[in-house]
Formats: sequence, C-alpha cells, structure tokens
Amino acid sequence: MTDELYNIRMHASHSGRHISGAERIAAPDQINRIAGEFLARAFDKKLTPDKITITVEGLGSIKPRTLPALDVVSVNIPRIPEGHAAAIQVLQRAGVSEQAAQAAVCLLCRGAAPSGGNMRGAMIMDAQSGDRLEPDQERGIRVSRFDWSEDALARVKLSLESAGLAHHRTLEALALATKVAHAPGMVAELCWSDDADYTAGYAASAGLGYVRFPYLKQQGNPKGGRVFFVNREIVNMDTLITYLETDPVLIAEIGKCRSGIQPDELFGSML
Ligand code: WAQ
Ligand code: MG
Repeated sequence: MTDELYNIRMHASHSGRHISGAERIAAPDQINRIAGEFLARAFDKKLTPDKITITVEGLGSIKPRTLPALDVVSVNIPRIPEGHAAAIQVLQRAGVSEQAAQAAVCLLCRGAAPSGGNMRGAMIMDAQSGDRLEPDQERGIRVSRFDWSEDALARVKLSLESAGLAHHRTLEALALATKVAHAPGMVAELCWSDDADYTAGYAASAGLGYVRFPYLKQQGNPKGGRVFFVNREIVNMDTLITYLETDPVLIAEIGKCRSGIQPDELFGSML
C-alpha cells in the first residue's frame, strides 16, 4: 500500500439544485467505506437526489499541512439579537471593525447573493471597510481539501459529545473554521447555517478560537452563509484563494472544548 492520500468529495443534487455535500482526506483503504457513507448521507435527506457525484482525487506528492484545531467555547445566549451583538463583539476583539461586523450580519440575514438567496460559498470582506472582495458574489469562495486525521477525529468526537455538541455540523464547521483561521491574511470568520432547522453559528479566529452561539437565526429561516474577514493591507487574494480552495489541510490535534459558558464569562476571559 502507498502512503498517498486521496481527497474524496460528494455532491448530491435534485433538478440541478444542491442538496448535500461532504468531503474527506483519507488513505486508499478507507475510500470504499467513505464512499458508502457518502451515498447513505446523500439519500438521508427529505428530497431524494437525482444526481450524486463522488470524486476521488489523489493528492499526489502534496503533503497536507497539519494544524491543531481551534478551541471551542459554546456561549449560552438564547436570544438572536443578543447572539448577534455578542458575535459582533467577538469579531471586534479579533480585529474586525464594528462597521464591517454589522455589515456582515446584515448580509447573512438578508441573503448575500446579488439574486437575494444564499451563496454556495463564502464572502471575503475587508475587515476594516466591510468592502466585499470575493471575485464572484453569487458563488463566493468554497473551502475544500480539509479533514481531521483519523486519530484526531476519534478524539474530537468524544470531546464534542461530552460537551453536548454531538451534531456532525459542529464537527465539520470546526474543521472548516480551523483551516480558514490559519489562512494567510485572515482576521476572523462569521457563519451560520443555511439549514432551516439549524439555528447555531459561530465567530472564529486563530487567537480567540471557535466561539459558538446556539441562536443566530430563527428556527425555520433558510438564510445563512459565511464571511471571511481579511486584512486588506497584507492579503494576497490569489494566495488566499488557492489556500482555501486547494491546499490540503489535516487537523491532527484537538483543542479544548467548553459549553454552557455565560456571556459575562466569555468576555471576562477575553480581556
Ligand atoms: N466553503 C465556503 N463557504 C461554505 C462552504 C464551504 N465549503 N460550505 C458552506 N458554505 C457557506 C454557504 O454560503 C452556506 O450557505 C453557508 O456557508 C452555511 O453552510 O453547531 O451548517 O453547511 O457549532 O449550512 C455552524 C454551527 C453550522 C455549527 C454551519 O453551514 C455548530 C453549517 P452550512
Ligand atoms: Mg447547509
């Protein structure tokens, strides 16, 4: 067996509309199992897909960069306006201007694509001015080629479960946020789900970790998205986009994980 690694990606759609997707980085002897899991996942949706694409791509001689996961703090804020305000404060602490943080929240509430809906990928925003820098505002930037190492995956699952955060969305969002936080020129990220039944989201940065809020939108609301705030003075957009889209990252170490944190404890501990 070679020690070559593969990127395995799944995309399921119905009448041309995306319904689910997933990706992993794994050794050849894991691919069969992962493809089976992906198919099960594609069919485990309210809408049955009429097209499922699974792509298996060798990383060749490219060695993934290994990163430690961000620490997780889940903050007990049961109301949306207070959740937004606290997320804005976390972003400001990371170096985002209040104006840019507020603009980002407004765009995610409204649907950030020019057509009014959700974007498939993320916005890239100047952390000072709030200007949007992504080349395609309808699609945005899609982060790809990241995963937990086998060993870290087993450990992070236990750690998240024991904090009451067993949903696969948390596991996947934490991996994505870890890759994003380590991007060149990155200041912070803001995200909440576009799944109508999933109200949680987070603000994250390399220094502050993954700060999770259980309610950033109303149950039943299908609007969501992601914003990557960058330092425009130092960022090179080509390098940034290549890193986010194609440079492989394996998360090989887990971080601390705390839940049920009160808002005053969060900001107290960040002073
Ligand atoms: N790269 C960039 N942006 C993406 C990607 C990606 N790979 N995948 C999704 N997005 C953008 C896109 O605009 C989606 O509409 C939006 O993010 C939300 O995607 O419990 O489930 O997959 O701690 O719905 C966060 C809280 C959940 C998890 C995030 O995102 C927790 C989530 P979703
Ligand atoms: Mg979604």
